[in-house]
Amino acid sequence: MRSNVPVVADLGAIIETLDARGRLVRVRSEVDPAHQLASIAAQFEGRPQALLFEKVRGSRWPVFIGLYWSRELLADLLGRPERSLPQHVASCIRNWQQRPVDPVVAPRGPVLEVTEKEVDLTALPVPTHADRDGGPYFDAAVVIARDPDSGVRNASIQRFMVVARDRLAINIDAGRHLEAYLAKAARRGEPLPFTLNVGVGPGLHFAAATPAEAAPIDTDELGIASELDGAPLQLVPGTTSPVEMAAQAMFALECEMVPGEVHPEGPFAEVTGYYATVAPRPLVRVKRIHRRRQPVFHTILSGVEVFNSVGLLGEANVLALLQRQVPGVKDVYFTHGGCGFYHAVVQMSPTRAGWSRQALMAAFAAFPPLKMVTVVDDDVDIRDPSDVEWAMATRLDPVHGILTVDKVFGHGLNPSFPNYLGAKVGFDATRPFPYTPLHDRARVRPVSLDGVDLVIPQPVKQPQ
Ligand SMILES: Cc1cc2nc3c(=O)[nH]c(=O)nc-3n(C[C@H](O)[C@H](O)[C@H](O)COP(=O)(O)O)c2cc1C
Ligand SMILES: [Mn+2]
Repeated sequence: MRSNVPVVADLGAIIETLDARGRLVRVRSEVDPAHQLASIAAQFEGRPQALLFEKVRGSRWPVFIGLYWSRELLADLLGRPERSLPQHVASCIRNWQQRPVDPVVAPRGPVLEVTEKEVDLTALPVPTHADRDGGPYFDAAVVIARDPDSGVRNASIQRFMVVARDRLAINIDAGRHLEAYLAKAARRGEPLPFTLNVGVGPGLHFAAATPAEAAPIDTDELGIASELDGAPLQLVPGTTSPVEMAAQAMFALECEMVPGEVHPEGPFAEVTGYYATVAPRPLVRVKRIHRRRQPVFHTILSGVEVFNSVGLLGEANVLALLQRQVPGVKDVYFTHGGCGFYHAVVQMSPTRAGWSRQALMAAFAAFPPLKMVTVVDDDVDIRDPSDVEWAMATRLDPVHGILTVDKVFGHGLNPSFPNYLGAKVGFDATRPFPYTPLHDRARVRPVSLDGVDLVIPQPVKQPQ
């Protein structure tokens, strides 16, 4: 089954590849999926290696984590230079926008190898991550749904709390396409079927994380996975509804939401570093569970893994839109201090006075969760926080270079946007245009160390 599918489209093949390249840490001891698993994983966060928990208490299946917590790891897997990832993702999205490659639906696929006789979510190794989390969470599974009116497919990632053997509660942020679908289902007086696909490759994961600004509601964003994978995404038909499942997923849950049915959901330690609050949120009925014969449960650690999913996609999209609208834009980076998607640093070489401020406004318009945007010249390393601060310290005019916009829609998980409403701030840290030598950056001449006779001692540490 696997032979005609690219490695990056199959999590099983990805895990084998990481293992062969010395990029898979195996946790052999039995671990508790409640808290212990995430605590161990947190100690490896950011390393260019992922983790496989081979024995998870109470379940037959292993747990995989860490695919997205290092861009070095991701770049190595995708065979691209690390810094070109946003450009690469942006060009895949652009190709999809111009000539979408539709997914292929085949009658069988690995995810249909086993269909469980009964739905029992407690048999799955679903981890409970942070101390105050309200329960075990699916936090990396891809939702596939269909617009109840038009039939267009949508992909997204939402967090799901396990609330019973066959029930989940879902968090759908304001403005998501799934929210619009649920409202349409309510108007039609129908339930909304969807599938929850656990254990997919980065192609489908990134397609699901592609923001609505790049993949509007009338488009089938599953085709983005085909671009990233380099081959059409494979689906299998649903068995309880017309909604398909990812053929290569490790597990696929066929689910439905009945409009109006809710259940308390939360708390959950979010990407922001804060707990999401408990509130009544849509209840999900799980109708059937399919899986591979030897599945691995995929989860992510809330934090850098999300910065590199939502953040990377946001970055790619802001870069693509800015390059279309603002001359001189070179690169965009979403900082980690900004939770991966609240602070964009834009690098540009302005062609006229005023374009840097135009870039500020365009960046806010391109990605609504942004709260801060900083624009710098092309002699500043946007991935180095000290260099960005240097530009602010020496080039920002606090009277004319700061733009604030009050009472604007933002990201609901950000505590400075209660009820999705708050203020945003842009910093123009570019040099005044036209440039004068006053703002030339002093540099030593680049000289190669080749052929320079050097004696470099190891410093001897003195006892304290
Ligand atoms: C790991 C991860 C977790 C996410 N969790 C949620 C969530 O709980 N609720 C939500 O509405 N969006 C969540 N998102 C963001 C959406 O999946 C993302 O914005 C997506 O583009 C929405 O799809 P849509 O534009 O089709 O609505 C998450 C994204 C990632 C990568
Ligand atoms: Mn969408």
